[in-house]
Amino acid sequence: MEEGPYKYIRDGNGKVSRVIRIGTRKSQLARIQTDSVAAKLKELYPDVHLEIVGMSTTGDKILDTALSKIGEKSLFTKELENALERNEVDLVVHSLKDLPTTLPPGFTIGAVLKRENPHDAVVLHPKNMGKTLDTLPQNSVIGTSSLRRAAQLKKRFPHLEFKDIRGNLNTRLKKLDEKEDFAAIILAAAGLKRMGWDNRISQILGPEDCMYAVGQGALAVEVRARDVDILEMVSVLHDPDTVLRCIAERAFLRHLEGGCSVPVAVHTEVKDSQVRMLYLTGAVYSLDGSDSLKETMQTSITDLNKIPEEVDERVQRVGVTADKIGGPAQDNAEKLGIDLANLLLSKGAKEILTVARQLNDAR
Ligand code: DPM
Repeated sequence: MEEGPYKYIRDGNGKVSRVIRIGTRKSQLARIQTDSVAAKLKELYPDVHLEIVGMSTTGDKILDTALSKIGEKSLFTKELENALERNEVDLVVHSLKDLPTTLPPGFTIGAVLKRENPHDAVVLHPKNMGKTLDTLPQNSVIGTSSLRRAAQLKKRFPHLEFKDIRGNLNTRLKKLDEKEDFAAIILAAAGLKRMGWDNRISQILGPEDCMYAVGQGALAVEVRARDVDILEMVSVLHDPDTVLRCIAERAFLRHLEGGCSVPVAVHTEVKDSQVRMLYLTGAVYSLDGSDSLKETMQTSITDLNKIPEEVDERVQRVGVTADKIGGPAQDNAEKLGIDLANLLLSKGAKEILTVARQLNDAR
């Protein structure tokens, strides 16, 4: 058959077409997420041949260490990117919150899908049914390895204790239910929903209790930046509001030099008034939440209908390829993230994050 890096298939009528290979981690959640993107592509392009390729990543192999202690930013993405680079797969589906805010050269986010509920959720030990974080007994132990969750919840619910819990979602739920170590655990509502475990959600945490992580609840499709065919194919999966919210959130974290292992949280909203506005609230915390900075800014994301001048330059800077979404709106969203980061930096965010990082490394 054809020469070259891609894989082809010949059907019964002798027609040759390219096989689109989708890389995924092997955890059940990753498979469910990848299958959902594959199903959408199949619906949009009934003639394409899709193949799903499962891979283990460093993050899946190191199960006993808290994420925030491993320190490698591209924990869950590196092996998948290597496969992309070698043309072994053509696209990779990630939880956006696990994707570093700067991708290595040669890769881009070709689609950000409509966001699920971005909030965190409380999953109770069965014996605590009916309780909330407020009404759990003094010194109840809550499982989370997220510095972001622990920092906010320690401050808000001082009667609770927080301990690390690691492993994929299945492992964590087992650790919760089958032992007496934890009164409850905190997980992203989106992951629970995708696993079909909505019935275990006893409380959704609003922004006053716990703001979410950058990109939480959104799926991203990572592709080779120069693969125009695949980029065109996946671009229809973009959800405009989600893209703009996540561009702002990721610019905020990138500019703070946050990474996935620092207590940084966000909240974004798109509101329609005379003009369409994007609101971004961002915060940084000390490990115990006693010290924090939180601010909100907004920008217009009404498409100003300017001709996008330098598409290539934007793709580089923003890290997302979204040709069909207004260029000026993307620029404003990115600037919003940077402006908010600068505001927090001017108030001492760098110092708070540096201390948090040092204390966490010393744990
Ligand atoms: C990142 C964090 C966690 C994941 C840190 C954070 C949670 C780690 C933990 C960057 N990635 O949120 O502050 O609880 O110990 C992860 C989950 C999902 C994507 C699981 C979860 C599913 C939800 C989604 C792990 N990554 O957060 O409960 O698609 O956003």
